[in-house]
Amino acid sequence: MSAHPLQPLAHAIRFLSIDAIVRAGEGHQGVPLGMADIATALYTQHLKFNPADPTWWDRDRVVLSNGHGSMLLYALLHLTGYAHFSLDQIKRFRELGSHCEGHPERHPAGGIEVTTGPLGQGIANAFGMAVAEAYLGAQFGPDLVDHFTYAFVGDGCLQEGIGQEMISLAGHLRLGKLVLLWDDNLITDDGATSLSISEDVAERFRVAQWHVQAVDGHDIEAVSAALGAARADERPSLIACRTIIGKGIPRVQGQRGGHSARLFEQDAQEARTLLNWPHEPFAIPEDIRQAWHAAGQRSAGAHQAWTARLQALPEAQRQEFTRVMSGELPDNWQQVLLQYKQQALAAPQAGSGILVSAEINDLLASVLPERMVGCADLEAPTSHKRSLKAFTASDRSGAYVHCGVREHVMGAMANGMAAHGGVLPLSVTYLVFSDYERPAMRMAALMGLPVKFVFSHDSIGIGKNGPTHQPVEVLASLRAMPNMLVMRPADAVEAAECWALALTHRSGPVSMVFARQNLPLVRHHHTADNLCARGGYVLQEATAGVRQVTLLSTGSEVALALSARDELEQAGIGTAVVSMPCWELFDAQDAAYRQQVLGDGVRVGVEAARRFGWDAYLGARGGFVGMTGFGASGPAEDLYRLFGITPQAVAAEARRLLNT
Ligand SMILES: Cc1ncc(C[n+]2csc(CCOP(=O)(O)OP(=O)(O)O)c2C)c(N)n1
Repeated sequence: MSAHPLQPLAHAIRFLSIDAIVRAGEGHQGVPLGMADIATALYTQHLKFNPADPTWWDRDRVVLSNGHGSMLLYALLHLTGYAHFSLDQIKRFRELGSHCEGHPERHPAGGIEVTTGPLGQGIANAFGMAVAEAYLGAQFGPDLVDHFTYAFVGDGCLQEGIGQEMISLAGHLRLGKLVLLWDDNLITDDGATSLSISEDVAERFRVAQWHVQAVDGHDIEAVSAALGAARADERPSLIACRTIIGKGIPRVQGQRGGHSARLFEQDAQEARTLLNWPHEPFAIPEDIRQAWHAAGQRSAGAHQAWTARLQALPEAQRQEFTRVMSGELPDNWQQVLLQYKQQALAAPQAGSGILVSAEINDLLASVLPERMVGCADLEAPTSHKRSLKAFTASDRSGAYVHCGVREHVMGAMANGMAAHGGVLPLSVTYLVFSDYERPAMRMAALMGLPVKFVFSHDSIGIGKNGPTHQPVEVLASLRAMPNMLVMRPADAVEAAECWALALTHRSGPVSMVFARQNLPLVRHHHTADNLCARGGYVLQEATAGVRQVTLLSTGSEVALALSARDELEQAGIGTAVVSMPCWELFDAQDAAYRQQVLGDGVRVGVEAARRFGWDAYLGARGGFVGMTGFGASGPAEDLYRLFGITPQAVAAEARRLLNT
């Protein structure tokens, strides 16, 4: 047993964790017991943080990517003085309402940077934070932005594909202020890592241009020295810390059961004997408490100096930094979108859906310097770079990250940027490839992060690339995700309105779904009001008498619904067209509004996608014109005809319903 003076501090983490897990009757002891010494080295000798100001903008960021080891984080936050993590909360680990949830849940004011649990997400979030730090540092200078991002990481995170995507891209971008502390304990849930992996994991980092060190993870001095070297190196750093899983509990340490086998009172007692910790459950001796408290104060001077530097800035600079970091939009952004809307109507053109978004994105470039765009190797077809420079290893002022063909890390990077603050991230790819970033999208929704997931190529309308590239079920699946707004604008006017809504939406992510093909204008009169704000609205009311039919549609199919309406109206059947660019916003309207929009007559949904979800709006006499299975390879017009998504088919469906 090392006699390092900080050893008792590490043991305090161990016993808070053991006692909380025994009390809860479950939990994962492997990480807090195995990484206690590593965490002690980081928090007492390197970390820049201030428990009295948890959201200090220039704090170092810490991510527990192996989130199952949540007690490590709770113990650290409690011991260093984060008020949110009182001893009482620790005693209620895993109980409903406790701040100490099974896995850490994002709560920056409490000290938790991101929600972790799905392995691999956390290190990719950390990568995004490091990108945000580098970008903001280039803009505002090191006096205001100069911090590290540390991530605790287990074997699981590194086995996940997203882990490799992150290693590759972070190495390429040479993110020198990203430091990973790997709990290299050779054990996962199933047992020895040799069951499922045989490559040299650290070597993967080396070939991706990382700085790699290997240390004894129970040697606090060695870990601290490695942290020092990691911080000094210009490359991102991996510290492979060889540890014993569940260290301190004789029955399970170093074993498969070290990961999360149920612990009993007797295990706790045996650990007390082995580690010479003769204290009652949850009792921390005063000297150790004091030492941890002092660690919590270690950056008080740095915090004060930073605050003074911020105060000393010229007013305009201070205001801009404060604006950006607190996520407020500048005064003039709305004007840009309003003008765009007016121009679209003044010179009507049928522009490609995604290129309309690209144009809007470009117009905002100078107005919103905090906006960063990540794109997964689809710059040409999505065109969201234009006047933006690339963010590279040698130029941190670029706002466009070429993510390569790595959608998953792109999404999680965007989450990390949003969680960091000061950056407004967009993540751009084809709609069908949202499946490759979905786990990150779910985390954005769960965390309530304001990420804009921008998608192109949203239906069979893409044509000849065939069914692999033609989403049919994706809209429904994204709409099924809680706290995700899904927007599918019908033309350039709606696109501008949806952009405006997306920019102001702060409580969660937005999926902005655009067609590749040209979208003729469906709106012909300028309104300063944002009609999309209510999610669905009557685009064309019935004029051939009372409304008998309501055609409900989104995106590229709204124009088609309008044609169907013409046909029905000419036949004397009063028909309205409702555009529904965002179901979630429509659902939030009062019942009277929804009823007025949906109408009393028969309703037909029109969308080049599956019906799943539509019945909520279609009522008992509802019909639907869309896709029932996968698409096919061929020109878009042929596909719309083949699958019966035509104005004639819509009109026929309305007639059929009227006659039944
Ligand atoms: C994406 C994902 N897959 C599976 C799990 C379930 N799971 C939680 S911990 C774990 C084992 C991870 O092993 P390691 O990272 O080595 O953690 P340690 O055993 O060191 O605690 C697994 C499979 C998960 N949380 N996330």
